[in-house]
Parts: sequence; structure tokens; C-alpha cells
Amino acid sequence: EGVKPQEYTLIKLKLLELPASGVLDALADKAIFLVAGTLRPETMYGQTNCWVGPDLEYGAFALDADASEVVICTDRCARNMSFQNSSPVFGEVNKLASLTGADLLGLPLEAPLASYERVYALPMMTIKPGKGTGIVTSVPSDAPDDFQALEDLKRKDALRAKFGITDEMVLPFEPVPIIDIPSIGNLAAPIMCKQLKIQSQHDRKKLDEAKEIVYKKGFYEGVFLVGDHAGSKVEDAKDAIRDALIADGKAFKYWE
Ligand code: A2H
Repeated sequence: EGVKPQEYTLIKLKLLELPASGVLDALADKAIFLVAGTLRPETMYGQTNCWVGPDLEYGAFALDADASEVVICTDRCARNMSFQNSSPVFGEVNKLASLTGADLLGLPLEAPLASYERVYALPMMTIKPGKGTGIVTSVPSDAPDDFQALEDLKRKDALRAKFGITDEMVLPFEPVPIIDIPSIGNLAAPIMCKQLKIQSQHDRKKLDEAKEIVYKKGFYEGVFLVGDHAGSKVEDAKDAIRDALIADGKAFKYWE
């Protein structure tokens, strides 16, 4: 853990269907969201899917007093949130259901700002349960980990089959050019992953290298190709995009 708390933006991806397992059937009349922790809320235009850890344990938690809005994240995250104005009662967690990542795989979601009308919950093996919400939204244009995990699913039929993921949930979803980085190009993560010959989502050392380059250059050199701030530098418009998401009720801040 760092010395200073890290500020995340939690993005609300709306669940459009209930899990087949029935674990959330009692919440059928609620608006249910997977919440994804991100440091790059300004990249949400490029979402192609949402990552969950197939074996991770999650809960469904009430965000407001009448439980009309429900969020899915780890217990640990919900406990932290309860001390951060994201709970009806300070320090109190209202858990409505327990589930695992497997219950969520293949479910359609509405992702704020995404160009794809619906995206799917897909498996990522490298999600850390002790960080953020335990759910990660996928922006393969600008996040090497996301690009490589999506490539793994696209290339490996057996991997899709193992998790009940159909071709339609994966194959049509191409990285979206949302940011131009003059010294790399406008699909920085795919370009760097190919340049470094990254083989899979488990290629940790090279992925960290790619991530470092894309992250730094994206922030200092990047220019938006899409959205309300097209033509602006990432550095200049980042906070405005995050603040608009929050003002629209599509995201909120979280610290840990
Ligand atoms: B970022 P830091 Cl476009 N396990 O969001 C693994 N990874 C996680 C996670 C978890 N439990 N929770 C969050 N993350 C990811 C967008 C993004 C991200 C882009 C580019 C880079 C990037 C879209 N995915 O992160 O260890 C989330 O992915 C590179 C730093 O707290 C989150 O931001 O520094 C980032 O890791 C948080 O990582």
C-alpha cells in the first residue's frame, strides 16, 4: 500500500440481464451496476467489455437508503466505500446478495460513453481481489493488459468455451481509436503489445513495460480523437470528462 491514498473513479456499468444462476433474482426491480475502478476515466469512450475474475467473490450492495441502486464489487471495496459517502449509513455495509465472477460472465452491460451499445462481462485471470472494486473496465486501445486479455479470448477458442463465452461477445469488439499519441499512434496499446511481442495476459514484465510507456505518453502527449473534448490534450480535458461522468450519475470517486 502506498503512503498517499490512490483516487480511483468507479464507473457504473449497468447490468442489462440477470445472471442465469438466479443469484440476483431477488433484486430484479433494482438498477444493478458492476462498478469498475479506473485511473483513466477519460478513456471510457473506448470500452469494449468489462473484466471480472471468474473465481473472485463479489457482493451486491445497496448504495442508497431505499436500495434502488445496487452495486457489485468485492466485500473489501464495499467496506471502504461505506466510509466514503457511498453508503446510506456511515461505516455500515448493506449486502443484498453474494456471488462469484462466474455468475457474471457473459452478461450484457451498458457502459457509459462507450461507442458499443452493449458490452459483455468477460474473464480476466490477473484481476487482483485486493485492489479497487475487483472489476476492471476494458479499454484495449489504451490499456495493454486489456488489449492482451481480449486478444487471448479472441485467439483461444478453448478459453472462450471454458467460460461459456460466445463468439458474439468477443469477436466484434475491436479497440476504438480514442486518443492519438503522436510518438506512437492512435491505438497505442495494441501497437506497443505487438512491438514488444507480448504473448498473453500473463506476460507480466513486458506488459508492465508497455503500460508504463502508454500511460505516460498518453497523459503528456495524448490528444482526444472523439467526444466533447476532441482535439484537446488528455492532460487538459481529463478532469472535465471525469467530472461530467460523476455529474451524470455514471461514476463516483473512491479512495484506498
Ligand atoms: B485502468 P494501479 Cl485505459 N486488478 O483503467 C488488476 N487491475 C486493476 C484492478 C484490479 N483489481 N483494479 C483496477 N485495475 C486496473 C483503464 C486504464 C487503466 C487504461 C490505461 C491504464 C490503466 C481501463 N482499464 O491502468 O495499480 C485499471 O485499469 C494502468 C495503471 O492502482 C486501473 O486503471 O496503478 C489500474 O489498473 C489501477 O492500477
